[in-house]
Order: sequence, then C-alpha cells, then structure tokens
Amino acid sequence: MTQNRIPIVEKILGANDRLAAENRACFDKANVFALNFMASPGAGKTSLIEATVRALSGKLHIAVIDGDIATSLDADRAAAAGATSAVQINTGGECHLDAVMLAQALPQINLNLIDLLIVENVGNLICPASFALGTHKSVLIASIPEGDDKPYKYPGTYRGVDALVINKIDLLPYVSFRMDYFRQGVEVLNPGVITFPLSCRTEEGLETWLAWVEQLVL
Ligand SMILES: Nc1nc2c(ncn2[C@@H]2O[C@H](COP(=O)(O)OP(=O)(O)OP(=O)(O)O)[C@@H](O)[C@H]2O)c(=O)[nH]1
Ligand SMILES: [Mg+2]
Repeated sequence: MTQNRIPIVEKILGANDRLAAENRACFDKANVFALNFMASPGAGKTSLIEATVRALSGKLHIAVIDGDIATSLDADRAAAAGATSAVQINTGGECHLDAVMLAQALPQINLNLIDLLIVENVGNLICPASFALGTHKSVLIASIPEGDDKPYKYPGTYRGVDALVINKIDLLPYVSFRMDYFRQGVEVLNPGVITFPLSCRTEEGLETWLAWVEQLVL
C-alpha cells in the first residue's frame, strides 16, 4: 500500500506540470506576464495587489485571480482597486491553487485585453509551493508580525520563489523581528533573491516594488 503512494503523487504533480505549461502558453500567446503571490494568511497579498493595481492601472491593464477557501472578498477588493477583471476561485477547502483550477478560471478573463495577471494563491506557506500554475514568476510575501524564523520553518516556499516582499515594515518598532537573522535564513535557501522591504500601509518601499513589476511587463 505505502509503496504505491510516491508514484501516485508524482503522477498528479506531473499532470499538473503539463497543464501549467499549457497555461503558460496561453499567457505567452496573449503577451501577458503572470505573477503568483504566495504567503501566510494575512501577510498582505491582497493589500499588495490593491496597492499595485492602484499605482499601475493607469499604465497597465491588470487582471487578478484570487484563490480562497471560501468568499469573494479578495476579488471584490481587487476590482474596487481598479483591476480590469477580478475572478475568485473558491477552492472548496483545498489549501492551494493548482494548474487545473487556474485553467478553469482563465476563460473568464480576456487575456488579449490585459498586460499583467496577478494570481493570489491560498494563504499557506506549505502547499502552494508544490503546484506550478504556469505563471512566469512567484513572489513570496513575508510580513513582520509572522516572526523572523519563517525561512527556517518553511524552507520549501522560501527556496522556490523568484522574489521576496517583506511587508508591514511599519510594524518593526513594535514587533520583535531580527532582520539580519531573517535575511540570513533566506540567503541560505535562495541566495541573492531580489527582496523588497515595504509597507502597504505607509507605502514606504512601494516604489521599488512597482518599478520591478513594471519592467517585467514592459
Ligand atoms: N500595519 C500594516 N498592516 C498591513 C499592511 N499590509 C496589510 N496589512 C493588514 O494586514 C491584514 C491582512 O491583509 P490582507 O491583504 O488581507 O492579507 P492577505 O495575505 O491577502 O490575507 P488572506 O487572503 O486572508 O490570506 C489587513 O488588516 C491589512 O490591513 C502593512 O503594510 N502594515
Ligand atoms: Mg487575501
């Protein structure tokens, strides 16, 4: 019984990878750049989407796909911020998005009308990292109140991402967070990963993040 488990998991992930490649081909054909936002619950994924859409929607057409266990609250926030389209995927209890779920949501967006797609994954530091979606880059949003030990405790997610946002830096005076210790943990797992310390609340550091997103798309 136990011997069959690993091949089955490999088969599921293999099928997911094939579908992720199909999603990627759709993005490339329509000239859309796609980002996958991963983070713990409450780290600020939707807040960063709101700030990004608000700042860039004059220059770029941005669509947002929000993965959540239930509710359409996050997609509503993205739409209110000015997203060209905002689609909610309710995973029905699943702790991550996968390429099948994304493929099913894509027909609700006219990819030919957008430049940038931001996918908000389900708030979770473990499962989303195992499922490729076909997006071009993955961004991990860490946040100060989560604590400085998270790279050490959740290495899989920190290892695989293309960029790291450290959100809620406005809370540094109030929360015990050793930035050096945090960054050392990240450096071992993902040497040289581009990092954006910022605050969605005060907008400190936001310009550098926005410039990075813009040069990816244009
Ligand atoms: N102080 C502070 N609070 C922030 C900042 N960014 C977001 N928040 C707050 O953090 C809480 C969670 O933010 P969200 O953007 O909803 O986080 P999320 O990662 O999308 O959460 P889930 O989708 O539920 O996983 C909200 O109360 C935000 O107002 C920040 O930079 N500083
Ligand atoms: Mg959210």
